[in-house]
Amino acid sequence: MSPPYAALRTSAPLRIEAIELRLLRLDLVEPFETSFGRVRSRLIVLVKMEAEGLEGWGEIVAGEEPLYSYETVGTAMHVVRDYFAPAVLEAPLSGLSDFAERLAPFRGHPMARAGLELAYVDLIARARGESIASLLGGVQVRVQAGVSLGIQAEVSGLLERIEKFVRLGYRRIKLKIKPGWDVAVVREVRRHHPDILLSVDANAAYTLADRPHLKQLDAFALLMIEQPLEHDDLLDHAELRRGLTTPICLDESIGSARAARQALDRGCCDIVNLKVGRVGGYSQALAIHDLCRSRGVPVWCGGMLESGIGRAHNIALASLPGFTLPGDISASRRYFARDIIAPEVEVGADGTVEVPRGVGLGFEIDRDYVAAKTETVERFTLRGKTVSVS
Ligand code: NPQ
Ligand code: MG
Repeated sequence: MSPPYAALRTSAPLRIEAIELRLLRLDLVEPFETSFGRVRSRLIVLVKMEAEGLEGWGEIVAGEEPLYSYETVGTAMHVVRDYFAPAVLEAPLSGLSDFAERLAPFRGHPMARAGLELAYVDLIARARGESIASLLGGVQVRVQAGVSLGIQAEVSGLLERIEKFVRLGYRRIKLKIKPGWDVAVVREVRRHHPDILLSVDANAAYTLADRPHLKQLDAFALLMIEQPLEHDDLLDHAELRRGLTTPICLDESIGSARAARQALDRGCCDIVNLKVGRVGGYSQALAIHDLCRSRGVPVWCGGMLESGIGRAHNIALASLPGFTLPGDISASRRYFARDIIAPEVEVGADGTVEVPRGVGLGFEIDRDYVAAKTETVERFTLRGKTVSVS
């Protein structure tokens, strides 16, 4: 790991004494529809890591079904329970690079891996008495908010929602698109809002054969088109990019720092959506951030409909200097009637979110609400596993 991240260590090696996986279901304020499907609630996986009287918290952002990625809540529980947790508990850890190396023998499962890294970095921050943002080398005291708007039954419903979020100050509106909900919708949105920062996200709904169709989006001065082609593709994106003037942003296709380097070397994208969960945690996210910054490639912080704990980590990450575009960082109430942190994340009238300066995540965890919503807890220690179901 590069020298600026030397702070991501503890003064002495730390033995992780326990890891807890907690499942809780939070209803969304309204359904969220993308090209891969519709969700009404989120099954949240919280990770708690304990050492020397301290706790660190993280979140595993996998969905319930293998749609956005192959990972699910079930696969993540399995790999943490049977492989990752035993490896983390086995011997003391000196810092994030040591942590990443401990899990390096295991292939894949970035979201499960990331949930553990997030909890570990929160633990380091608390052990050092610092905020996660400052530990990471964050420089921005407020980060730019944006909102991702799902596919609607009617264009009128989309226009109402855009109106609302523009009025709330959000700095960028992103529309989910799919075949049948794309060019005509964007045209109508632009007719009402000629000057807003507007982008679209296809979640891999098209193929190269759709190039002539996607080319029509060039008429609408979009900030970017996100992940038009398949989730595991880089090269067709390079091909598509040569035929469009709209900048291409990759999300699903950037699964690691290596994929990011190859994407930039091959001209596959103009912009990177960085999600700590998708890339396997802070170790990869920091490397991707540094790479993009050194190449002058804009980065923004993506979102996975996280609870406050994942949201707080996103805000900390987005405080790094390379995050130059508004992200999918929204207020807690954009997704949930009540969040599990206090204070909840709010978007100011200027369309920014404050980066907390408190120790660790910088938010209190609403333990009563977490307890009320908890469905199951699995606790892992060196001695074995305890399960409780409520
Ligand atoms: C994206 N997020 O940028 C994702 C996609 C996404 C805010 O647009 C359950 C699990 C629901 C994963 C909804 C936003 C999800 C999900 C959306 C991922 O592509
Ligand atoms: Mg996306």
